[in-house]
Amino acid sequence: MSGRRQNLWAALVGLIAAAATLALAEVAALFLAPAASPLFAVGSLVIDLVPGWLKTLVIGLFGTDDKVVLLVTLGVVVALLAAGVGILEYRRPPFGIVGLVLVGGIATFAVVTRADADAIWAVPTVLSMVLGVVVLRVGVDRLHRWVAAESSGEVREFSDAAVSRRGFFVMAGATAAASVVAGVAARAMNAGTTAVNAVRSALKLPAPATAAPPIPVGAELDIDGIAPLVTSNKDFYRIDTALQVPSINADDWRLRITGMVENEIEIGFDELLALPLVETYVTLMCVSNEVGGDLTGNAKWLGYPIRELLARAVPTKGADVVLSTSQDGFTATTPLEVLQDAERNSLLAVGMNGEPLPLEHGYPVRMVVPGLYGYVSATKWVVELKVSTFAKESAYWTDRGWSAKGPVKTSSRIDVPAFGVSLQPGTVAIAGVAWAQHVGVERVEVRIDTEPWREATLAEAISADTWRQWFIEWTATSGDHTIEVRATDATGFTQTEERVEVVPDGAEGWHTIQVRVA
Ligand SMILES: Nc1nc2c(c(=O)[nH]1)N[C@H]1C(S)=C(S)[C@@H](COP(=O)(O)O)O[C@H]1N2
Ligand SMILES: [Mo]
Repeated sequence: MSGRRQNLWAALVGLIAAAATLALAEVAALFLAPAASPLFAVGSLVIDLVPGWLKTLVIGLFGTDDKVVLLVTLGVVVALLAAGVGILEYRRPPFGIVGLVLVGGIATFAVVTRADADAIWAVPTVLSMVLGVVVLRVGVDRLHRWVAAESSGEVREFSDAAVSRRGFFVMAGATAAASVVAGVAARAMNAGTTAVNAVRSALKLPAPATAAPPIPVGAELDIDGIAPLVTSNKDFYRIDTALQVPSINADDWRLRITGMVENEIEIGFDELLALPLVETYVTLMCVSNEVGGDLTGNAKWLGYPIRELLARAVPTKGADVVLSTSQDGFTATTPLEVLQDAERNSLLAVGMNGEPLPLEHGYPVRMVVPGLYGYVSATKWVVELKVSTFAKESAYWTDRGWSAKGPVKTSSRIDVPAFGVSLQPGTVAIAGVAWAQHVGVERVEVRIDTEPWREATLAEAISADTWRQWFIEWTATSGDHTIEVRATDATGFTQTEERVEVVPDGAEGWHTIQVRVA
């Protein structure tokens, strides 16, 4: 057999050893915790380690598909490493085993450093690594036997070579098949959301003590292609660092209020639901939203005002921040005064558009704070609020170069005409949304080419905490045109032209589109 073909078979042995390793790890993680799965732990570690600029780039390029990109990349890297390990073990034993143990060591490190990880979480990875070594050794031995038998004689039925070749294939095939079946099944069960989803579907949220006022007539424009006034749960953007959506049993959920408070408080899900809940529309914004981007959505939230819980806890003098922590270890620092503001419904939310929170939007409980970007306020799967000081605390994104405070910047976006749509001369609608959260949008203006700015018609606002739709009618003429938009908020501030990148505290600049009229 040629050296190259031997390498190919050795690489296959490496791949099968990796498959067996990952499969057993998934099965073992089933019995411990989904987050003990090494593949996902390494993915989470990568998410925590990649520098901010790279993350911004990936989100910029792939949007909310960033996690798929990460998993595919990780898969390719694992496959390449596995092939290398196979060839090494075949050519230069025991360096294949050394390589496998090194990779396993990194995976073990990743697992035990996850938020709320237990040392015992290392067990699936270590155990599966042992299996991986065995598969690697047995596979490589069989390959050697086959190669040796073949070089010493012809391959005939029942010859040594044929028998040892069959031995190699039976071992490789059986291990590969078992790994795929066990791995896929365990992963499906590990995703673990089935049981939690069933509880969630059965959950009946109480009626709000204070319902959201009905949406004003004329708040939603009837224009094709404009973002709906209320974003459906399934279309709501999702941004988080969780490679696996935390699946929390609502019965086990508890929130603790700790730190600089006179009374520490702990509250469970049923207790929370028994409190007088408030319903309110709030538009949520991601600080990574580019000018014209779609990392924003508007929903009707149901929850309990955080200021009421804080009033019970009684923050002590000098406290100026609340550090919120999610079950999976994400943190955010929110100014205490914003959460205590009686004029602003900062919620511990349990409902989104009339349903319990979807799992990926924070089930069972998340924070929603009008006027602040999500990274400093909207903690999903929240389990602790620690009252403290900005001087003492930093949080997930502020540790990565983002600003400590993140008030939402006044912005506007053109939704219609959509990119690439062919336009005819005549009357054309230009429309979109604008927001100046917790302040309110006062005016939206549109400019075509170098003409003077024209004032757009604003739809009614639900409140200052939500975005507002706008439109103008334009008599389009043949040719290429540039359309720009800018908003002015209730403080009199008008968006400025200069482009500012999203890092460290949100993008700035006028959304500008090019259109061609036939
Ligand atoms: N636990 C947790 N909560 C989180 C995040 C996260 O990574 N983990 N990301 C925050 C960011 S950056 C934003 S913009 C919002 C997005 O909320 P959504 O996914 O429901 O739209 O959630 C916030 N809450
Ligand atoms: Mo965000």
